[in-house]
Amino acid sequence: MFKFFRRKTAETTDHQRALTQRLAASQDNLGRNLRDLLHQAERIDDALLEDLEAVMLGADLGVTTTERIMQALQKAIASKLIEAPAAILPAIQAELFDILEPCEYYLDLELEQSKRPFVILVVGVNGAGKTTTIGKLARRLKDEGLQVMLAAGDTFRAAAVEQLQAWGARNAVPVIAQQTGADPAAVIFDAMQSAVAKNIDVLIADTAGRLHTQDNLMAELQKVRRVIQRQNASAPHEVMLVVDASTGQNALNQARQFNQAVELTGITITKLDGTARGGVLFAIANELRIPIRFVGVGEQLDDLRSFDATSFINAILPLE
Ligand SMILES: Nc1nc2c(ncn2[C@@H]2O[C@H](COP(=O)(O)OP(=O)(O)OP(=O)(O)O)[C@@H](O)[C@H]2O)c(=O)[nH]1
Ligand SMILES: [Mg+2]
Repeated sequence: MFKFFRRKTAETTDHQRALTQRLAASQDNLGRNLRDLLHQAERIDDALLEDLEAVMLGADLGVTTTERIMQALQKAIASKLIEAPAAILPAIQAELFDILEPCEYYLDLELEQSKRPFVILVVGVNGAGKTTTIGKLARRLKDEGLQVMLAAGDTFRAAAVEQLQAWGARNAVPVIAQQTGADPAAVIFDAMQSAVAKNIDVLIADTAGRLHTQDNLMAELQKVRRVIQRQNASAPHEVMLVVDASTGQNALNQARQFNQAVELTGITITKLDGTARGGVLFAIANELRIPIRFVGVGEQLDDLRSFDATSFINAILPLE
């Protein structure tokens, strides 16, 4: 058995620093807003607690997660574990860590014979960053010495096939494609057969962007999933939702609906370089507990990080 992304594999601290700087540069930073509020506060009172709640809601943590944190704070205040405003920030940070840490599972590519090719089905709304993430992921896997193949399952959007082929060419990995308008399930079926014939380790299937509210398109995705499963009962081995961090609270709805339709096993959050609105990840983790795999921090090939709860929280909510 070969495990590719081990749990808790340390990424370089340079990467973490870059993420921190990028998030800190943003104006709508949860950490900065909380710190400003707490620095000005002389004592803990109802007004301060209400303001804290508003900041967390404004940072896309969502009602349920915000309530969870507020309850933890109120309990700590009542029992005098927290007595001054300065003690609130570390308490929030600890609670956020408790929410996120259970979702810190790196993608395990268990390349047993029964799971070859390891099939990754990538789903999400339009423009979330699916195809780009696939390009970056193909590079990472290839750098690990794995044989990678891509399937151009987005047969809907004009130029989507060419876009994936460009990523394939950049990484020198084969791309299985048909013409625009073809049945995506048929493309992925072909790709699975080809991957078996060519002894491919990992097959990554792109899909067209779709709104989680479009029932017919969600049904199409379910069909893709069934066709993959018919080829190999253990596949797909990963159904990865890609969400754009700047989407805010809507990303929680996306995660709920895609999860209901195709049983997500992983989430990648993109565009964290352009925004500090990663707060919705806490809402998703708190409610759905789906493993968070990667963080996208740019448009280039190496702008994909394994998700690490500690560095994510330190980036969003640094203690000083
Ligand atoms: N800054 C930044 N841009 C990103 C990131 N990931 C993707 N993008 C950009 O977002 C845009 C959309 O990315 P795609 O990968 O085409 O998104 P998609 O989900 O495949 O889109 P559809 O196929 O149209 O549904 C492109 O301009 C990407 O370069 C990221 O992590 N950071
Ligand atoms: Mg795409």
